[in-house]
Amino acid sequence: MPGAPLPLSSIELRDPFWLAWQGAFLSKGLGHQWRQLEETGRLDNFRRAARGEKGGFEGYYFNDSDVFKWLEAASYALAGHPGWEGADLVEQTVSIVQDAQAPDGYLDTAFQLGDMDERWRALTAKHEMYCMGHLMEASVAHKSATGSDDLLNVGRKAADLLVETFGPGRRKGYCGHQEVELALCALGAAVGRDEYASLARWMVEERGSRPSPFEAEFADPVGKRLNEGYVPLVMARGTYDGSYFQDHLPLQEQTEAVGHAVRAMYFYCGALDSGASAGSALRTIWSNLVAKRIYITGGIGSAGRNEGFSMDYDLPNREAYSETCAAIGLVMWAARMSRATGDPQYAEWMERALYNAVLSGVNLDTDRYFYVNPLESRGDRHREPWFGCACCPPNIARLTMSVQRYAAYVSDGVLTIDLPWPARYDLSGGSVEVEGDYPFGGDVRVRIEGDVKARLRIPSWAEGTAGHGYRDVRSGETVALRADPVWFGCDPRVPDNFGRATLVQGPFVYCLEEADLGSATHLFFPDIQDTPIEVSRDDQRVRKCLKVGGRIGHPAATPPLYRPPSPVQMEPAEALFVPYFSWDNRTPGTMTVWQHAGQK
Ligand code: FUB
Ligand code: ZN
Repeated sequence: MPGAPLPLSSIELRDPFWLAWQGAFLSKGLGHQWRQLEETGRLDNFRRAARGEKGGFEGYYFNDSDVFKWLEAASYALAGHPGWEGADLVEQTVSIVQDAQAPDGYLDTAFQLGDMDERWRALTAKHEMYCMGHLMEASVAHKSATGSDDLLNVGRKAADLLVETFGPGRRKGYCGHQEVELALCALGAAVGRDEYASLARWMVEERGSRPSPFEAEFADPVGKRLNEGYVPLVMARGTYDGSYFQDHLPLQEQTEAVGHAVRAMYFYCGALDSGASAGSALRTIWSNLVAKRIYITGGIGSAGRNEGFSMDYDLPNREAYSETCAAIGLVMWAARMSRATGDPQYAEWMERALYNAVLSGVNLDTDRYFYVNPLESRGDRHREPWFGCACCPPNIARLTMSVQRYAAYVSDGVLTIDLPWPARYDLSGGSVEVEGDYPFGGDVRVRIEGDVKARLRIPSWAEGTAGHGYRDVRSGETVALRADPVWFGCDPRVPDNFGRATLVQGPFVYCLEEADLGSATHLFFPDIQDTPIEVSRDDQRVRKCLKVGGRIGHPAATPPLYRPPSPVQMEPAEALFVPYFSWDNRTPGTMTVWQHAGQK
């Protein structure tokens, strides 16, 4: 039986690392994001719609989703930190959303302020169900944090409208951006309505069948006009190709991770949550992804052109797209695969993505964000306070504020601990406490009370333990999970990484920044063979920094640009490496994840 996630209320997170991130969002990030919602007109769109106005919609047509994602994040904040001072702001925002819903349950302020006769006519582009999906997720989180039905009823009315409008015997249609599928399942489970998950399942299973409802929209003059921006993505050569949003084949027949990365991740999550028939497709797609299409940081979707996947081994560093939301989506999918299969490989990548490609999306203060997460910079990339398309900031807020949900799950009465962070789990038959400093080294201790069984994931990076994978643990047992820093190479088919190596410790990928080196980082050649690597600092936020010996090149800073080849003058040097997630928190400068290897 697939494992079930635990409710937030049954987990007490005690991990200082993640508590510090949550604390930063509580004291700064969530307030900062709400002000952005206000200042950019996202909340005004709802206020105007509530007043029945026409015209005046501000921003991207899917901007409502940012408000919903913020509400979801803020609800987790209330649930996990009852003293948080944002409660009034949450209720104020719920009421702004509530007032805007149309009597039939429809809620999408872009159409409400625009032309309601055009609704549902451009599912390819217009994200109506995507936005409603985020509303539904927020409504479930708000109900469980506050006990109030206020937002839950808004989510239910929207879901009821979808059930009345789409599905077998009704209209064949689903959203160009998957999301509502997993949200319908979550809402259905919260309110006991099986029809919601049935609709989600139907949406997943119909996708990829022919005729495609998306293609038909291009024959409708209204649909064609509204979908115009999507012509290069799905109609590039004049014929329909749905691979951009995974509508090229039924899911069961898909074998590779293709198209827009966030859409793909949410799609696979919806497939698992709804119990859609997928055969072995999800395992096959996963294998393609982790063998050929993922960054060592857990970042996915290397191409900016489609915000997604391109081809095997196409993993450029400086031009990496690696959207924060895509890494978040990977965490969501990997957690579900872990629960569904009990195979430890999924949690390995979930952890890798969490500590690297997800966390790099936000600064330590939580008020600056990367949308795109490069693995190399010439000093020209910096986090920003917000974006016109601001999907990533509230997404990382909702993930961080609920991160403990990814640590463990229950299946057949056994608590499986994928991420043994210090925490306490209260379960129906008893409780489990985890102590230690995972994943920074040392021992993990498990204490069990009552009639509960637990098993622990031993990560592949852990040294000195007997085997990797899952291991049953008894109360009082201590498991040593230590990891030394190691250099990793890369498949030579990845052009950017040929002849390079990267420093890794446990799940953390390390990078070199000009702020520490004092010169451009491409000039440093670490000695990856013999030099011991020292831990030079260990603080609560950035944690371990590593000191590495090597040599540094001094190019003669004189013209001409092109000259006869001559050996570059090299000098011994030491460099400090910092966890990748923490880069760009200081003076802007160059950064590299993959270092020259092998030069003597
Ligand atoms: O389209 C909604 C979101 O905006 C997507 O998930 C992101 O990739 C960005 O395009
Ligand atoms: Zn995003």
